Amino acid sequence: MHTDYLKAFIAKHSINEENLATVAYLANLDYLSRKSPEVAKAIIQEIHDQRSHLKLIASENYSSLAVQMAMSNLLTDKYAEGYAFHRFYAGCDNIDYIESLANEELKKIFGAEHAYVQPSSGADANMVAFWSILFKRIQSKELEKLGKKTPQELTFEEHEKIRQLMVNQKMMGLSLTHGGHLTHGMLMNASSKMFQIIPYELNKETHLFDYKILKEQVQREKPLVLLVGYSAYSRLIDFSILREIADSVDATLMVDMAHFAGLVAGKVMTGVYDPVAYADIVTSTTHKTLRGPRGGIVLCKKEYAEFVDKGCPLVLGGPQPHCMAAKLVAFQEVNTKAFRDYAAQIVKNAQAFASSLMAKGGHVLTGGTDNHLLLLDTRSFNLTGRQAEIALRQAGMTLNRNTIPNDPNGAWYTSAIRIGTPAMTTLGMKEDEMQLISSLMIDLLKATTAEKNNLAKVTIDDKVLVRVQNEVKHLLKQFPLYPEIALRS
Ligand code: DSN
Repeated sequence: MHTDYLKAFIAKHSINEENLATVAYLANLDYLSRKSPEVAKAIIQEIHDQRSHLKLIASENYSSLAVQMAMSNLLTDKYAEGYAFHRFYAGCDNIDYIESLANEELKKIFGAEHAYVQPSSGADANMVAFWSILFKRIQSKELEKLGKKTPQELTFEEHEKIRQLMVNQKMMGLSLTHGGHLTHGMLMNASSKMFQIIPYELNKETHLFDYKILKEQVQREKPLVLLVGYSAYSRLIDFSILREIADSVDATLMVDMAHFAGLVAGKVMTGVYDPVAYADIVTSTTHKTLRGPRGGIVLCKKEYAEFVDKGCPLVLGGPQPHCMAAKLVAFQEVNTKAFRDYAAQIVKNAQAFASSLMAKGGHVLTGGTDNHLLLLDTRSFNLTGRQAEIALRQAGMTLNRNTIPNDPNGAWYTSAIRIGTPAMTTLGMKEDEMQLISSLMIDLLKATTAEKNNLAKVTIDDKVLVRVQNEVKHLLKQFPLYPEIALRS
């Protein structure tokens, strides 16, 4: 079946620079379909699925074909434990080359003192950061006191004493239900077992960062780590204030910028809103606003570099050289004016979306957004977040439900939906399209009725549903995903 796609394409087009990516992508699928029809079929279905639904998930994006192609090759076969030019295996010359270029490109993008590109996810990157902080601030000091260089020189008793000290440190992170991330100390995550977790919250009335209350709490608790970052917060954060707060108790300031890294890279968040300038250690994913492959990174000040570079053996296993290659491709794409324009448009789109929802009576938390996401309270439609998520997916819009601070419906059903603009912006959509989509969203939610006694079921007025489905289809036709990949001859 796929062979026909490729054959038809080759017959129809002369193969040149312009359609090289198409041929490469289709040839890849074609070959794969002969080796594993199941996998090829799932990939093709995923392309169809993503083409037929509007992607409004704030943490997703569309990576370039070049990024995707950089991952599908023999680099995956190589073991490269260690870090660039310091390996535990022979034959890593090409991996050294890729990893060191990726580090350099990343340092250039963010003006960072040191970069590390091995983590496979944001959660991995956070683990590297947590243990680097503990090794630097606790273990290395205790070793020094004992006049020893490495933990291998410790007696069992000495080691146990230091370990107890390390797992008794305090970390403060934004509570999950207030928009934080589960790796920031949620009780079902390992981070809450490694540290004594002191969650902090947003202001009860405004749902904004409350620096005054945070400062009081930090000065009372004196944590080793003050962690800042979010999965569902739509406003700017002044990192200069957080630096002062952290300094007042000698805490390490760690920022997880997974959600907004692309906005920092794209120079939308600059000055006091740029975490890299203020934090000791910064982590991120590479696949959200940064628009690269799935993965994680760590940036840090020089003092943390030797600990971060030991991500393996600290917590990681062998790195994924094919993913590091794809990260390098993405970083090269980010370091361009086109990406800076893209980042600025993401925010303009989110603001247009929020204003339009509010103009039609929607309740957007905090009254708008400064970044790539916004939270719409679904209670004014008499729906839980889960019901709104289900209804919108039926209409062709993919997004996720989200809690509001102190959510009365809990974390499973929730009271809001989270809307993000990075993926729609990648497709080329602008403010006009945001207005159209937000209108369709409001129409659809108004036409949705919650089922009695079931927080996850809805009925939707047929006429409205069909109209919204058709409008979404029409819009997606004008902004096709990967137009280079022709799956129809
Ligand atoms: N799962 C991501 C998000 O959706 O925000 C965070 O890891």
